[in-house]
Amino acid sequence: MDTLEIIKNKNKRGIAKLITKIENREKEAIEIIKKVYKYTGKAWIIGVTGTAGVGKSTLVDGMIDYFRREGKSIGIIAVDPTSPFSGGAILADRIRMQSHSTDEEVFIRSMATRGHLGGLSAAARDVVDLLDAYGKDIIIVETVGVGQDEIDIVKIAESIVVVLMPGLGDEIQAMKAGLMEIADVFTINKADKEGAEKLEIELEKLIEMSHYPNNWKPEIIKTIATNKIGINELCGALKRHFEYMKSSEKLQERLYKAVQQRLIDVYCDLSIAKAYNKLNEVQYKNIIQDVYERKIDPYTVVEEILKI
Ligand SMILES: Nc1nc2c(ncn2[C@@H]2O[C@H](COP(=O)(O)OP(=O)(O)O)[C@@H](O)[C@H]2O)c(=O)[nH]1
Ligand SMILES: [Mg+2]
Repeated sequence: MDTLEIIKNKNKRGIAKLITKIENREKEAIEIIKKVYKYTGKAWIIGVTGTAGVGKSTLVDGMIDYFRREGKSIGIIAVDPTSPFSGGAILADRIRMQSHSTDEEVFIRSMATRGHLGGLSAAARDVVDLLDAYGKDIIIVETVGVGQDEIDIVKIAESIVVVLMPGLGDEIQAMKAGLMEIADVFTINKADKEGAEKLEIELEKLIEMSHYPNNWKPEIIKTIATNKIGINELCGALKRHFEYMKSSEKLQERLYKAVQQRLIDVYCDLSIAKAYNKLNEVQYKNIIQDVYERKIDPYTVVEEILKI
């Protein structure tokens, strides 16, 4: 069936199939985005990130409740850059959000690492586009894992929640891999556990010391996701952030930068795909060998490949 028909007919199964194509980075994925792109840009995209087990999925489940009460339709993408298959974390996400599985206005999808043509962040961004065109008011991207992958993925979002919990270690967990700077809202989840206040004080100090380019100081919200405590406050903080971004034109700036980055990424992905199509495995290995032996430099090689 045609992509736009699937969207028009609110065909959930059709959407799921399109997402699989995007996730597998099939050639058709590009055609899907070409069709839907002009219908995107309406959804509010929220990123939720933090170490595995801090309670992201449980929090997201609470956020779904909150936004459903406001009558919003919601898409959830749970991304796991650390898992090559639909592993344990993803199964857990499903279970955590099961209460919404029969709600027609909630679409939940898990994604793990798959093959080529751009990484997982490109795939996640394309899926966000699809769900945006599909008419979701809010799209929440939950991501596990550490490092650059996680940051690239969550940067798709317009509002970013970094989730922490007490007792993960002495050093503040948010410091790792630039998570500190990308947070718009911090959540200290598992506030029922010992150490939540201490973590809050440390975090406050760190926020004071950090530079936030949007002149927005992230709020810290304490939650107990399993008891739905603090969810209203968390969603309230997110809304305040989003309103601020809209009213100060910072949102435009962020989105403009995101487009810039996306163009670079797509350019790289398509160039790589083109190179793969042109070279066979043996040629590719020979090139690596030649560069390794200093017979040729990397720039000349790539210039040659781009010329073919
Ligand atoms: N004590 C406590 N446990 C929680 C809380 N929130 C989540 N959990 C538990 O922490 C575990 C991991 O939660 P999950 O939402 O899957 O974390 P994720 O990996 O970050 O998505 C589950 O067993 C949850 O029931 C909380 O506020 N307090
Ligand atoms: Mg999870």
